[in-house]
Amino acid sequence: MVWISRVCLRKYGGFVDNLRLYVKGGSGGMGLPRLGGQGGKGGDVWVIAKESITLKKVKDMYPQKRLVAGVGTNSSIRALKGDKGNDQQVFAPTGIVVTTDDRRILGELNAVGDKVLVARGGQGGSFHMGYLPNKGQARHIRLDLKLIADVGLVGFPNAGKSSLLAKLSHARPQVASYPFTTLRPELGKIMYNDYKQVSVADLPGLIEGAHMNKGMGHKFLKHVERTKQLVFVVDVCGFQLSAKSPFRTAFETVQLLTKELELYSDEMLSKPAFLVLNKMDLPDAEQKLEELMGQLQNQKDFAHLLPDAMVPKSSLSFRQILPVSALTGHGIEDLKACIRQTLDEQAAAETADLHRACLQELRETAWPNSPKDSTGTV
Ligand SMILES: Nc1nc2c(ncn2[C@@H]2O[C@H](COP(=O)(O)OP(=O)(O)O)[C@@H](O)[C@H]2O)c(=O)[nH]1
Ligand SMILES: [Mg+2]
Repeated sequence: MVWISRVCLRKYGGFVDNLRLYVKGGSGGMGLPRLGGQGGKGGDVWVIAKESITLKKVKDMYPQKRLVAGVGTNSSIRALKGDKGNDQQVFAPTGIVVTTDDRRILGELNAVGDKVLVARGGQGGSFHMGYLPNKGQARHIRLDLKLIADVGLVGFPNAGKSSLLAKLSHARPQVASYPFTTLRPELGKIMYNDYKQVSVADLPGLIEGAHMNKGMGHKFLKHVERTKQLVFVVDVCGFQLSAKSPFRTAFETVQLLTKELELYSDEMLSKPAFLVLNKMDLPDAEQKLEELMGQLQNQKDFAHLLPDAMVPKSSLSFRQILPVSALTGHGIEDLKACIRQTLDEQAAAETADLHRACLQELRETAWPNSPKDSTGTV
C-alpha cells in the first residue's frame, strides 16, 4: 500500500495571515514667528476594518509596504493657522490584531468600521515650540489575522473529522454516525516529542453549497480562513448526506470541497493542504484508493463526473495524500509528521522574510541614496 503519496508538490505562500508595514505620520507645518502663526498638524495613519478585503489584497495594494501621511501646511501671512496634513488610511479585514514590532498591542479590528491609530502626525510649529514643527511618529506595525488553530480539518459530515481529531490530539470530540455533530470548531493539540504543540480545529460541517451560505455556510468558511494549513478529510468509500442527496465518491468529494473553498476565495487554495483519505480499514478501501489516485492524477479526464458548476477552476495540489484510519490509527503518525514539517517550513519562511525586510531597512538607513535592485541587495 502507498501510505504517503508525493504525487503533487507545489509552492505555497499565496495566503497572507500577517503583514508588516512601515507607517509614518506627517510632519507638522512651520510656525510663523513674526506673527505668532501656528503650523498645521501632520496627518495621522489609521488602520480601518472594511468588508471584502484580505491581507493579501492589502499587501498587493502597497508593494512598498510604506504608508506616510501628509505634512501639515506652514503658517503664512494669508493663513496664520496652517491646515492639517491629509490622514492616510489603510483598510484591513476584521479579526486583526494590530501590534508594534515588539508585539505591543495597538488595537484590534473586530467589526467593520473599527479604527486603530497607528502613527500620529507631528504638531505644527508654535510659540511654545519656537515655531519649529515636530516630525510625525514613525514605526513598523504588524497586522496579524487572529488564528483559530494552526491546522483546520475540512470535510463533509461523517468523513471522520472528529474521530481524527481525537486520534491526533487529546481532545474528546463528539463522534457520531449522523451528520452535523460538530456545531462549533472543536480544538485539540498535537503534542510532539520535543514538546512542541500544534493546535488543530475540527471545523463545523461543510456541505455542498456552503459558498451560497447553505448549512453553516460562510460561518464555516470564515473559520477556514483562520488556520495556517488545511487537512481535507475524505471518506475513501464516498459520502451521502441523506437518502435524498446524491452519493458522492471520494473523487467527487475532493472536487466539491475544492470548489466550495474556491468560490469563497481563491486565496484559500493557496494554503498548504493535505488530503487525508480516511476509513482505510473498510473492506474495499484499497480498491477505492487506487481508483481515486488514478482520478486525481488525471483530473481533467474525470471532470465530466460532476456538473460543470461544481468543477473547480484549478485543481488543488495537495502537499501530500495520506491514507489513514482514524479507527485503527493507521497513518496517523505520518500525518502528524507531515503537519509538523510543513508548519516548520512556513515558520522558517516567515522568519527569513522578516530578516530580509530588516536587512533592507538597515541598508536604506545606512545608505539612503543607494540604488536598489529587485532582490533587495544594494
Ligand atoms: N470504519 C471506520 N469508521 C470511521 C473511521 N473514522 C470515523 N469513522 C466513523 O464514521 C462516523 C463519523 O465519524 P465522525 O468522526 O463523527 O465524523 P465527522 O462528522 O466528520 O466529525 C462515526 O461512526 C465514526 O465511528 C475510520 O477510520 N474507519
Ligand atoms: Mg464531527
